[in-house]
Amino acid sequence: MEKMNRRKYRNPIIPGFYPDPSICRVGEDFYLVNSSFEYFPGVPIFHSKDLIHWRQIGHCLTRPSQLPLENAWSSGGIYAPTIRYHQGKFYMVTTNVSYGGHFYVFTTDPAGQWSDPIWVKDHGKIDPSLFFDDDGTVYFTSQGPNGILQSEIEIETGKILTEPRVIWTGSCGKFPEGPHLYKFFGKYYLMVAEGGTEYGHLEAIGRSDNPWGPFEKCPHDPILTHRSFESPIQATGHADLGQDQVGNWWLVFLAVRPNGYPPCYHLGRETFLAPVTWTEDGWPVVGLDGRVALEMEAECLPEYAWEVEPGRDEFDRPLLRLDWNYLRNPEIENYSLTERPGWMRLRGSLITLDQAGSPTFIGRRQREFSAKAATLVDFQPEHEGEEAGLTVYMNERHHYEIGIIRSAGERILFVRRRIGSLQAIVASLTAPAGLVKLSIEADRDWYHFGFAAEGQPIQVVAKGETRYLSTEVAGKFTGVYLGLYATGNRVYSHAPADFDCFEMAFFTDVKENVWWS
Ligand code: 6LW
Repeated sequence: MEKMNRRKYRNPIIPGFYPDPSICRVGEDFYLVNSSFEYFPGVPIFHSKDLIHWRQIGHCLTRPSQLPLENAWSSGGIYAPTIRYHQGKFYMVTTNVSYGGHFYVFTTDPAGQWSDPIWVKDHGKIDPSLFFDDDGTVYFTSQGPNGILQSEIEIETGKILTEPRVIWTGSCGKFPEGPHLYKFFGKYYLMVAEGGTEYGHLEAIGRSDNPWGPFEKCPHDPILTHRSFESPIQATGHADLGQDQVGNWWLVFLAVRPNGYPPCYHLGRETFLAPVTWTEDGWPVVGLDGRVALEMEAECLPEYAWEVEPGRDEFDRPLLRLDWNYLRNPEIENYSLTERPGWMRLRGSLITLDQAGSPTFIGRRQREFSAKAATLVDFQPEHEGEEAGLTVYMNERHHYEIGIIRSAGERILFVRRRIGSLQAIVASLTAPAGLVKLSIEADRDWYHFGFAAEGQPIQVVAKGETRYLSTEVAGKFTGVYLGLYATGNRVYSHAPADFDCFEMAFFTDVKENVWWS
């Protein structure tokens, strides 16, 4: 057995919009997946050896045939996934709520390509999970209109073998969802999220001698919740439970970090970690009696940190880094890293950021409140309305831009803010000739927009509230991205927008929460 060490770690373990975590272990390796909604590629997959340091190794859904998102409304597309490992194969099961419903993909190499989807028909709405029992039975559990549903499934074909049966109708909150069935200590445990993914969110558990129940409720349910509890971490729930190779137990779950009053969160739902102990009569105790902090102390596996990728992307590789996403299924001919080596070339299409389509856009998640993003753009728009720039993007109805546009024959530098049905240009001036640096600086409350001619200091020209891009204002399940875009504004665009680099830096601040000490 490895020697353990008690140490502090920081929550969230995966900051930024990484919701609905699910985890599995293979020997000394942990793999974790998250939901991804309208973004492409879908279902990011992370790898860790100590549960604290995670590095993204790929995506489970990388091909349009696995991930048709044409019809995906914002916060539609891919909902909560589950990852499981069984007899040499990884399985990732999820739901495309905008096309086709439940499906799973499998692979022997989680960092490589995953199979085409195996569709599972007529089984509730969302949040599918798989459980491989010792006797070879495979259970498919999901969220249905009247509670948690379960069936046996034929894993080779996705065929449902038994009529879906309601096995849990809730313990202490609305919307029982995110179910996982496990077998621990010879008993079946059914763990579910309840309360909705908002401030009443919680995690509950029951157990039975039978995989179909009835499940005896844990006497101290909910095993995790921050509802009505003063903490910078809220909405804890939607969890997955597992044991490490030296015998300690852990829970991964989602939570949010709201800001201000009334509280609003714009970074999305993030992935957190809590140690788990068991009572003598076999019930799990999560974190500190069902609560967690931004700084936690636990018996951890030996530290295993990965080399951190630089925040600055020079665009000097022929493929995009894994932390970039497109919106829906990209028109890939509008993106090139090779036409002008060392630059990201974007070509605007008819689609704008105001449409729930696939505008020419690449974005990276904003992962901390304090952030800086900057780019150097070479853009000479030829046609009226052609524009390109830097965006803070929540969805098509809530986003802010600093960019360059051709307007009334002139090359204009502008800042635009779109908040619901309101849209305003809040800065407009003649753009400097040549290359232009565009920048966004974020603190908890504001985004500050600036520009500079090459070699000159940044001049801040406008600002916008973080609050109006939050889930409470903009809805629903995603978080803010910082990204690059180009658009012809409903006309065909011809001039390429060339971006020399994209720089993003985050500043972490945990001083406001050490309530456990
Ligand atoms: C997910 C559901 C939930 O499918 O939100 O927090 C939904 N839980 O379980 C979308 O992430």
